[in-house]
Amino acid sequence: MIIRKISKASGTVRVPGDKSISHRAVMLGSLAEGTTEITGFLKGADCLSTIDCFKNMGIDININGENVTVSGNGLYGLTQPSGTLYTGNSGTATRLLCGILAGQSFSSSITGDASIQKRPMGRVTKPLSLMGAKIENEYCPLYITGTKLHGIDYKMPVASAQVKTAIILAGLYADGDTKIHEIEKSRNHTELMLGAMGADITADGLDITVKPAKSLSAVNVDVPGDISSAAFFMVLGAIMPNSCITVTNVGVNPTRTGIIDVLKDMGADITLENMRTSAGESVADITVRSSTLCGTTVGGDIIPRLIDELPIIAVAAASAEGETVIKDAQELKVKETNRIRAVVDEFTKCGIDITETDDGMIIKGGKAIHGADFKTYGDHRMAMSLTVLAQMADGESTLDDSDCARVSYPMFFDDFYKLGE
Ligand code: SPQ
Repeated sequence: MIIRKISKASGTVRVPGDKSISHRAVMLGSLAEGTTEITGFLKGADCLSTIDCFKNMGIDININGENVTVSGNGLYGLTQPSGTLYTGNSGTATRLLCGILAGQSFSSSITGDASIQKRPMGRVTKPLSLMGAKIENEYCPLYITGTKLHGIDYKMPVASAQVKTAIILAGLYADGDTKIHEIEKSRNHTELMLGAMGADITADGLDITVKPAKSLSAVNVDVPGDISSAAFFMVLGAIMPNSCITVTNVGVNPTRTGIIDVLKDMGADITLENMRTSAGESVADITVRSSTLCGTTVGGDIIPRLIDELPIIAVAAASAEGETVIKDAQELKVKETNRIRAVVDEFTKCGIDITETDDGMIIKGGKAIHGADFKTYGDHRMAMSLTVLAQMADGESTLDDSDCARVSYPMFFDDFYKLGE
C-alpha cells in the first residue's frame, strides 16, 4: 500500500474499544452467572478470537455491531472445546486462557498464528505449574490437563498484566489464597472488573490477593476507547504542523497513561476534558495541538504504563529536537515482533539517526527524513506507527501489509484519512 500523505490533521475521532478490556469482558462474562452486556466492544481480530474460543466452550455470545451479549455459564460451566482453541495473533487471549483452563475438569489445547507460536508462554506456565497446573510446552501449541489448583505466593519476575491476570484467574479456582507481588504496576483492568463482579480481590500497591471464588455475578461493561489506539492520533496531532485532533471517550486508567506523561514531558500541547468514570475505569476526551517537541528519556516504572505505545513514541522522538533515550523496555522484544529491532530497522531506512540498545533505543531527532518501503512484520502497531512516520518524510512511502491493523483497529486508515480531509 502507498501511504498517502496529508498536509494537516484536524477534527474529532472516536477510536474503537479498549482491546484489553474487551478481551476481559468476554472471558469474565463467560465465567459469571447471568448476562453480561458489553457496549463499545472492539471488533478487532484479537477480541474476535477470544469470542470464538469461548463459543467453542459452550458459551452463547451474540455480536450486534459494537454490542456483545455474553450469557455466562458460571465458573464451572465451560465445556470441553472441540479441537484446539485458536487464538490467532493474540498474546492476551493465549495467556489469559491458560489461567482459566488450568483449573477446569477437562483437557484442552491452544495455539495461534506464526507470531504467537514464537511468543514465550513459560512466563505463564511456570507460575501456573507452581499452583499445580499441568501444561505441556513453553511455546504454542500448549496442552492443558485441567486439575485442582492451590494458592501460591508469587513474586513476578517481569512486569506483565498477562502473567498477573493468568495467575489471578487460576486463583479463582484454587483451594487457598493466591498472593502476587508485581515488580512494577501493570494495567489493572482484571482486578477492577473482577472486583465489580463480586470476587474477593484486593490490590495494595504492587501486592494483589485473590481468594478462591464460588461464583461471579455478571455486570454490564461499557468499554472506553483504547488509549493505545488514540496514541497514533495524539502523536500525529503533536508533530503535524497546523493540526488539532480531539479523541473522544478514551480510557485513561492511570496504569495506561504513560504516553500522556511522556508527550507532555516532550512539550506536547495536550488537554484532557470531560473526565468521568465508567464501570470503575476513568474516561476522558483528549485534545492534542501541534507543537515543537524536544527529546526525553523514557524508562523505569513508566514502561508498563506505555509499553504498547513505544513504537509511536519513537515516531514522536524522531520528529523531536535532540536525543530521546528509551530504556528498560526489553519486553518489546517479545511482542508481536521484536519491536526494538523492527523500529530501528524501519526508521533507519528513512534516514533517522537511531541506535538499538539491549533494552531500548536512542533516537537523535529533528532531522529531515525521506520515504521508504516499510515492513510491518505483521505487527498492527508497526503498521499504524509507520503510517504516522511517513507523514514526516519527503517522497513516497509504502507499507508491505496494512491489513494487520485489523488486530486492534480495523478502521484505522479510514479514521486517519478523515482527519486529513
Ligand atoms: O495481546 P497481545 O498480542 O500481547 O497485545 C499487545 C499489543 O500490542 O496489543 C502486546 F503485544 O498488548 C498487550 C500488552 O503489551 C496486552 C496486555 C493485556 O491486555 O493484558 C498486556 C501487555 O502485555 P504484557 O506482556 O505486558 O502483559
